[in-house]
Amino acid sequence: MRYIKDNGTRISVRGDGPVTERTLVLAKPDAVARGLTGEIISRLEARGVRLAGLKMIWIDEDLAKRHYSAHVGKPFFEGLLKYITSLPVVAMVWEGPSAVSVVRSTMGATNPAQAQPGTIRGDFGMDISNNLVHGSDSVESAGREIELFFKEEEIYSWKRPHEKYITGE
Ligand code: RTP
Ligand code: MG
Repeated sequence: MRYIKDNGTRISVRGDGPVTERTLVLAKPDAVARGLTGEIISRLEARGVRLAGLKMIWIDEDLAKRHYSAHVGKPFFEGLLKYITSLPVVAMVWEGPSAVSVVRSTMGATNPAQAQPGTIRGDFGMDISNNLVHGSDSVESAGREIELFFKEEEIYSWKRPHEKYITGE
């Protein structure tokens, strides 16, 4: 175990891999229901971010409200709560240089109807309320969201033997 400063906060890190940027990804209920969890993981692995944590979790109302606190009171909020608590999700931490924006661009635009082909939402979705995947929208949100879903000891920092050919690290 070693300790590093991440975004000004002292965090403990298990493993000796590089810790650059982390982000929270959810394979949402529609992705789990449609058997697209593996596809989402494959695309992120192929892009090059490293999987650092993974678990299945059935989000309850309290966690949903905390996770989506920025959207409380919006017209779509009640529907969003129902959707995100309707089935288990697969929660993941992905790591690497610019992990937040790398994941967001792999996901595509919020509304799948407008997402570019080649992105997860653009290739598999049609409907904004069933958009398959969540990715933190900033480094700050990532820190907050990862803490909601994972204990420190559930996240591993490791290094691939050919890491420098993927991330340059
Ligand atoms: P997410 O947080 O789930 O990764 O999605 P996002 O950043 O791309 O989009 P955000 O603005 O944070 O919205 C959160 C989720 O709320 C639902 N939504 N519905 N009906 C609507 O107008 C509407 N707008 C947003 C989507 O499920 C979106 O992912
Ligand atoms: Mg968001």
